[in-house]
Amino acid sequence: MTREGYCARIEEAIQAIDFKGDYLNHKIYGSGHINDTFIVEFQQGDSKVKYILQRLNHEIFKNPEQLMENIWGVTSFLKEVIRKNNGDVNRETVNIVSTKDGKKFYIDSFGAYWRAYQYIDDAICFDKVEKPDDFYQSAVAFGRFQNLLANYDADSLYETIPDFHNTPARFKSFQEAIAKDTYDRVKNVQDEINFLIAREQDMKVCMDMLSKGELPLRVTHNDTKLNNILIDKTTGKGICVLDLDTVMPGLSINDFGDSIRFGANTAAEDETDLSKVSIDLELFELYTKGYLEGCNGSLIQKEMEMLPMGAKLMTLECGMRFLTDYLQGDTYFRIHRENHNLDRCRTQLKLVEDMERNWDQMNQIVKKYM
Ligand code: ADP
Ligand code: GN1
Ligand code: MG
Repeated sequence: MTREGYCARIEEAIQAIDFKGDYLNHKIYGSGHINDTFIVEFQQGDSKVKYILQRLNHEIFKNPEQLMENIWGVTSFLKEVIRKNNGDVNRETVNIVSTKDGKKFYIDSFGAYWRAYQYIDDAICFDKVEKPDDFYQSAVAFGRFQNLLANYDADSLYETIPDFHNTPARFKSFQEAIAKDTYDRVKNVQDEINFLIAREQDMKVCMDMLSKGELPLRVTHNDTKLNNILIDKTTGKGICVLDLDTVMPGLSINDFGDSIRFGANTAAEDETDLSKVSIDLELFELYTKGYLEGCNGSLIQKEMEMLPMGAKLMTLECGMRFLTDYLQGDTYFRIHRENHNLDRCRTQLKLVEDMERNWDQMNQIVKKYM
């Protein structure tokens, strides 16, 4: 079912959720690859009020109930901290809007899962870096998020997608997809396959360090793309971390790395002209500075040393995930054109190559801020 298809069925969810006021309209929103997001508008007295309504991808998030428990727990915790700091709980974290019978999500008569948030107004979400300062502010906000959750009980979190950033496990799935070659596509992507296989050892480094206790397991976001942060229109600060579906125990360097993968690329994730793809070292430096400031001393030496590796690893892993999905017939990431996942894979691999070329500089930059 496409997003457009769900538009036709959305009324049932709108009825079930405890939105206030008179319904006005809804429209498809955002550019996420997994869930279906809509803005729903209501008339409340003289003002128009918006909400975010999402259909959760139930194929990918197998246990929406546990997922919503995670988000409820994390946002309740964040709200307490925000209150203590005299912050604004309505803007500095997402707020779930319950169903009329008090549940955190709604299952419609077709079996689809819906949840809603209050819409945070006067804030912008970017799909690419337009002003370097926005990227810096996103880094401070993701770092702060990491720091605030340092005291959150990791054992209380469910694993919403098992082995989400277990790169060696992802490598295994990739190999299985090659062996099956269900769609007869392996013949089109031999260079990409070879590129990834040549880096199999790199993919193990961080998981090995985790199992040896050299890197700590923390509560992390795990999907730190720039479009998962809201920037306040007035102050220009990163105000709210969004998309908490994958908040789980993980590695801080992966949170750092995924932001770099997406935001410090000089081209879009799905650019077809690969000559445009490179690592922007100035943005890499700004993000490093901001992230470490936001973490405010909570990272250990080894984590800081491994930040460049986090960037390379998340880019490799994401490239491999796009390629695996291409080989498996494009069932995981939403695509908008033929070969979309292959195009995405190619930008990631090109970016890895450019990181390898700039490896010494990336390490020098990180050292400067340690
Ligand atoms: P996805 O999993 O599809 O990426 P997100 O939760 O990131 O879904 O939401 C998609 C987009 O919707 C975000 O990039 C952001 O632009 C917008 N958005 C999500 N939640 C809110 C909110 N509470 N207030 C304002 N905008 C939001
Ligand atoms: C997906 O949902 P979205 O678009 O924020 C994916 C991330 C990938 C990203 C690549 C749950 O994120 O892991 O890095 O696409 N989310 C999930 O753009 O798989
Ligand atoms: Mg998102």
